[in-house]
Amino acid sequence: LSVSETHRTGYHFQPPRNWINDPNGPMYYNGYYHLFYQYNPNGSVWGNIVWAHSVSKDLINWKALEHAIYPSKPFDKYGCWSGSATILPDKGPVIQYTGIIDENNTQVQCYAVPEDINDPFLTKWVKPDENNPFVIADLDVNGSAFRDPTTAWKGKDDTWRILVGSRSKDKGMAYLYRSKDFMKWTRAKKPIHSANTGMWECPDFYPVLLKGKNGLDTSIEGSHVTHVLKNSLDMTRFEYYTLGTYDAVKEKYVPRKSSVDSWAGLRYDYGNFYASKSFFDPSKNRRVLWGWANESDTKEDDVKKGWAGIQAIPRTVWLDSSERQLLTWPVIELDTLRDKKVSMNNQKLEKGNHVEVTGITAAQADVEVTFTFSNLDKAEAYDPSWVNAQDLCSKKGSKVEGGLGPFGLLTLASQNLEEFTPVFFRVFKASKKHVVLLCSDASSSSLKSDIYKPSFAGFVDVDLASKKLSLRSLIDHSVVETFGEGGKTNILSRVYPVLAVTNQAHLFVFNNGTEPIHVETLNAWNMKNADIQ
Ligand code: DQQ
Repeated sequence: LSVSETHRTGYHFQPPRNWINDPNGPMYYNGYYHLFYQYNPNGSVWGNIVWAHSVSKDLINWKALEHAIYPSKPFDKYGCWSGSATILPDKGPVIQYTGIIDENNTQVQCYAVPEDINDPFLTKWVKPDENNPFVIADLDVNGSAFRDPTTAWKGKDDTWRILVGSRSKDKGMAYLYRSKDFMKWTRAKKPIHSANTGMWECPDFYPVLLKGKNGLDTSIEGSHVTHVLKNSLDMTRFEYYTLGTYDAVKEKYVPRKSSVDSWAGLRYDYGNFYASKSFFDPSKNRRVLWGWANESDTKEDDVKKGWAGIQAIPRTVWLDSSERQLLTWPVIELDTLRDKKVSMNNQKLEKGNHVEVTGITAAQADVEVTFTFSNLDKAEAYDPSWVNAQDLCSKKGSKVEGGLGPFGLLTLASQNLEEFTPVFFRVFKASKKHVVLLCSDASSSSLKSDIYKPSFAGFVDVDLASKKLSLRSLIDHSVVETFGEGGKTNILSRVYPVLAVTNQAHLFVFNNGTEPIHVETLNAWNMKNADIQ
């Protein structure tokens, strides 16, 4: 089988071939980061799911090990689906995952432990017979919508708790299970939370500090923290999170009034980013978030190229000082791949200008840019019916002239702009405030017409008093992973240009609004390949 290299990533995680999806059981243990992920050993479409396993010292360079968990027992004969790791004090890690027991995709919760806790790589995992599976669906639970156990947390009552994603009719819900000994698990009567969103896949539940960037162990509670509940919605293939209060005694999670608890809520990423999972990294006191970025070309393309799916760059996650949302930002270790640097300073962009950033490998780069403007007056009027950012971006793309914006980057662009993925801001004037839209518009990314080319977008909750807006884009052949305003609004796009590949790819800054824009500073680095074996 040949593997097509053209759109393979240089520094985003992907195995040499075949299909991958959700990140599973991420953890830091005894000096190594572990990443497990859903993997099809037999091809580049979803199926035959096992847990592939890689280890790393720095979250960027990875060494592949043998599959950690694969069908071997009656309780996971038809697949080993997503799950999480919990590190038990004095005992080491336990993985809890969803086993598929029949052809109807009936789901049970199972566990595995390292065969040899002294093996630094934790290469081999065993599934003890005692109490495995540890949970089967009660009669009132939908057994084919019952999966993806979270990392456990330990309460002040010395009891461990986990969540399992589920659905009852149209309601998404997370069931709570508790255990004193991590063996026998009992379901709490009511789910910890539910909402009218359809199935909740891959729930993630953790505390964040109200003040500061440090991450917290999943078991931390108290008045200095707020909780995050994230769910992945299989209906939309988007995920959203709320901020809220966890009542450990009532075993309830209540989102804040200001948190929108539906598909229209806050997202880590407004693009192609799904089934994410976070873990606490005690070695650097941070919480790290992994997310899967699916392909957006066709199934036939995936079969032809011999691979499908990547993991987004791991991100540090913390609460914004506004306390209204989370911020996510690429882990600092990514900077070790930065190679040759080019800069552009005080570059003025009049309406219609686009200026090339020369001297870098534009197909594999890290770009940081700050734009300034002297005036907000020309911002276009905002129509309050524009509530859906993605619809707005498809209506007002990078070529649609505006007042303040559109301005930003043209990434993965062919020389004559037959192809380009614009990443840009557009500022609107609403009755009392300004509305800032960030777009990553794949509609012009490829001459190929049969692929999914969404106009991904999100609004940016930013105070424009400083008259500045910033972007960071991680460009990697078929990925443009963008962080707006220091990680407030982020968008990962998967794109498959035909012309703008390898050394034929270019990078430009542009402005298509009447208000002149200045590139205050732009730094761009060639990115080295990560060592992903
Ligand atoms: N993928 C897994 C499930 C999960 C879904 C199966 C989310 O456990 O719900 O590969 O992408």
